[in-house]
Amino acid sequence: MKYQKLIYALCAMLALIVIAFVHHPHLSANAKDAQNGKLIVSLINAKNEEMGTAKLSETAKGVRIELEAEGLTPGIHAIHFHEYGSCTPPDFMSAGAHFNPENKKHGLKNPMGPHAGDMVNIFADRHGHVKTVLFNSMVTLKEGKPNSLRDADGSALIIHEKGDDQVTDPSGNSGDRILCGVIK
Ligand SMILES: [Cu+2]
Repeated sequence: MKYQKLIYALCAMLALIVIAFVHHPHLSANAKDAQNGKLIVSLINAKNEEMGTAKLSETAKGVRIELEAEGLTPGIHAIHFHEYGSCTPPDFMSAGAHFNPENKKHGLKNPMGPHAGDMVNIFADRHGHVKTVLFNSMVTLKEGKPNSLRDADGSALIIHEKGDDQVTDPSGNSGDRILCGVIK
């Protein structure tokens, strides 16, 4: 009897260890989380430090972006998808212009827009922390489809120094590129 209980306890412990390993989130850039189909994008700053993550998933309403980041200045910040999957610090110019496969003008409020990569501003609290969920119905994660973020050269998710005025071409007067994450 005693041994049986001991064996049961050992089995339970083993099972817990296995579950812990399976559920361990993959935090590396571009890792596809097998558990829930989310694409985990690591956001780095000018010093190449990871300051947050964006978990991207495909939904019926477009791409869902579950964003959490820190180290921002409090207040509003622009967030866009940019055209290349390249984040070279410190200025992240390697990511190119906005993701704009339909050749439109910039801004959600621009009559000749928007770029497919345009999105509403995000807000960092007084600690510089942001935790929010965004949707972009103009893009997809499906490879080979029009407006796919995962096209041949990938794309990048960028958070800017300032808010986006949603009308000034080409980037809404949103200032420097502060955080960048590669999407491939
Ligand atoms: Cu941008």
